[in-house]
Amino acid sequence: MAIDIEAEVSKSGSASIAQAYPNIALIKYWGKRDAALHLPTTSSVSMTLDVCPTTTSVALQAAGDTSDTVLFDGRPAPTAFVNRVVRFLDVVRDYAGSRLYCRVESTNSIPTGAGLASSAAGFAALATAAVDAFGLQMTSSELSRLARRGSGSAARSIFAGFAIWHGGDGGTDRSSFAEELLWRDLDMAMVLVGVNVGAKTISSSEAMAHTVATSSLYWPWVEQSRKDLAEILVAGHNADLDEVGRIAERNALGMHATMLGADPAVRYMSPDTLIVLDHVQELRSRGVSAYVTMDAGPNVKIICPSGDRETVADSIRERRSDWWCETALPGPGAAVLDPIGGRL
Ligand code: 2P0
Repeated sequence: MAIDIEAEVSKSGSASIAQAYPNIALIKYWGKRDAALHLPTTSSVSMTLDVCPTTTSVALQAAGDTSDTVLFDGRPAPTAFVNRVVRFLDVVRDYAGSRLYCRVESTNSIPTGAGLASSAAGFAALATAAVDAFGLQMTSSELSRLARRGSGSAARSIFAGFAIWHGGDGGTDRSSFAEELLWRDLDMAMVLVGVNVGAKTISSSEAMAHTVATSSLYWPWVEQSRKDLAEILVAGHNADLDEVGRIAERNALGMHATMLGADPAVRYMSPDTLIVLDHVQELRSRGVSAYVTMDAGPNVKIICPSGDRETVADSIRERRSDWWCETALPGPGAAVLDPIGGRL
């Protein structure tokens, strides 16, 4: 459902509206060294998509109001979602030195909770709108650090195209934020394949905590991920799509291996996931530069050259017309929208 931006502004008087896009990690964020601050164990790299944005409005309420109001797709949001948004708004109020409550309305055009990065776009849009509503001045690094407090991966959706989220070091969050990677010559698209877009059974936050606590494969993956990061930075800079795809695929499969090694195992992959993995191998054997990455869900994102994206997507649609399939290119960073929907 789209927000009626003009109605939203006239209703609230001072609503700030922002839009952000999901990002898909090429080097994954999996495991935290500080759960409350969303400080990751490793640095990660992603591509922000040009499809499925989240649009969020934040309006400051009159002094005297006693709580935040949170609407999701036009309806009161579920309690767990409201609590997460309120916790995040408390962080923003601390920054702003304000005690004003907010009216937040968010609309998502990506299936929520299906491992398609809805929380990244959601908290990047919320952070951008809230900072504008409270009149805060922030650099994009500061905004990224703030968005991270809502959801770790949101730090990356502040930026257009490709981004690196520096995990940072130490117990404070000063050094943990994302920045843009200038991989301008890398010709890359993603084909998003939703084999099951229902909500997942275990959240990524829970699954990563359980993996860190119980999987003997976790720390070897962390070590490998550091090497993957160093290699992908070179490959991306050199615009070497095959190398980027190969590294991203092994990093994602390694992450899923850490989950399979947990006790009890976490398995997001379904039989349909494996059908897509086989399909991509077939494409590769026919000379298409196609690679997979997967997140906390059964769905698959296929990395390929932009010129092949429709052919790859059609091959998936021919295989299974009941799967959700969409193509994406590198997309824009989070931005405040003006009242008629333009990006400021
Ligand atoms: C990623 N994921 O790098 C990884 C790969 C899922 C698998 O970032 O707990 O929703 O809010 O910081 O950001 C999903 O984690 O977790 C995620 P929290 P988030 O994209």
